[in-house]
Amino acid sequence: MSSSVSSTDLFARAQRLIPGGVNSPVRAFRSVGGAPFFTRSAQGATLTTADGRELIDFVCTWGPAIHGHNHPRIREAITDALSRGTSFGTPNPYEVEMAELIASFFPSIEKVRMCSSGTEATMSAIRLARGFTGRDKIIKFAGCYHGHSDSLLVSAGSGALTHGHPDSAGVPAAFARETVVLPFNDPAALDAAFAANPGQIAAVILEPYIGNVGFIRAEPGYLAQVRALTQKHGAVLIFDEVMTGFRLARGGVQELENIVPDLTCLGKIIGGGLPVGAFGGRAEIMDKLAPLGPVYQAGTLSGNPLAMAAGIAQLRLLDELRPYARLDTLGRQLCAAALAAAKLKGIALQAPQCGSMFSLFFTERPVRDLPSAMSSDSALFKRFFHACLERGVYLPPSAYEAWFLSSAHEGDAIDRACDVVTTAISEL
Ligand code: HOZ
Repeated sequence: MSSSVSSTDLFARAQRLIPGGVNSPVRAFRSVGGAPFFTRSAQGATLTTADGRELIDFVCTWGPAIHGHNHPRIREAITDALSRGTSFGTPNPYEVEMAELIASFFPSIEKVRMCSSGTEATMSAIRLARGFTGRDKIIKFAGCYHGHSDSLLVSAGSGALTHGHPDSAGVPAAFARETVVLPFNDPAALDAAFAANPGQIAAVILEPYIGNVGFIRAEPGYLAQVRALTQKHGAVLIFDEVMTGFRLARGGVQELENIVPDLTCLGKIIGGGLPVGAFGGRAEIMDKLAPLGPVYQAGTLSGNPLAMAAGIAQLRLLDELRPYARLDTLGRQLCAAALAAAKLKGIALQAPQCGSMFSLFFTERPVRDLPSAMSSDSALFKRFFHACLERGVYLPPSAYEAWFLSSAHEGDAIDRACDVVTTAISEL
């Protein structure tokens, strides 16, 4: 791979053959303007661009890099697995170790199935819930993004919202009709939806803390009410912890909030930077999956040995380093710096944060759902984004994405980022 080609040249070539020049829309800079940079390498908290710039990275490959980029222990694990082969198409020992590890991090998971992405995990969990209950309808929440399968691309967040297509073209109306969309943090709306669809709701799926309209926490007691209502109406409760699992706590938001969902979807961190997803939960439900039961789900690369080895190394590191309190301190530090700068400048700013995830919303309204997130001033965000990027700090190129921290941000990187964020806000 040539190291002397500029981002501008690469983007021109990419646009000729790759729609929009990117392989996932969230990487495009369309909502903030300008062209995306191309990354040549990544180490710790730093990305090195094709143009030789070094950027402090607050995207962390959209979540997985909790120990920073290119951690030596994860690299070693992949190298060791590589020496044995890249894919077997048979069961392999890593899968068993991974299943045992996942169950030890998430007590709600009695059985687990590996797949290759978060999208596969949520899509499969929905099918499983439908097969288990014999019902068709599902409930999701406005702004929650659960990957790009048909039933779930309705009022979706992330790139679908950023690029103005929260209800994607190409989703048959008949499919969308089976998805009931409700406001987040509103238990009365959920109660009413169950009353309006008696005996018809197979599952309620949510990001228990949303990471795809920016970062939004559930209000105190909300998740317990969701749990109680799903139990009362016999619907499967699915927590999409693809982003929050292993990141906000060892056992995700369900550990922080002491809630036991029926199924949990995982991804990102669990693959150590390689493509992995997983879904798991109550054995009674999971045993409906083929080959034991009638719900079909499969994948050539599911449980891939390289991905399993990387994920196992990453999870073992989490248990050794226990970084959660330190990550929370970093998150608080950055949000406090931003809030102080905004106050001084007289700019309204909200900074919801939990551990290593947070967002900066330029709005006076406390952010608790999609409408309040969308009240953020996107023109101001755009200027803020570029002011940070010019000074060497890369944050998600959308007002509707969460920032991610890693333990590699500790020390110099977080101090420099606080200075940059402070300066950028002061110059808005
Ligand atoms: N869940 C990721 C951020 N919202 C999306 C990553 C992607 O779509 O590429």
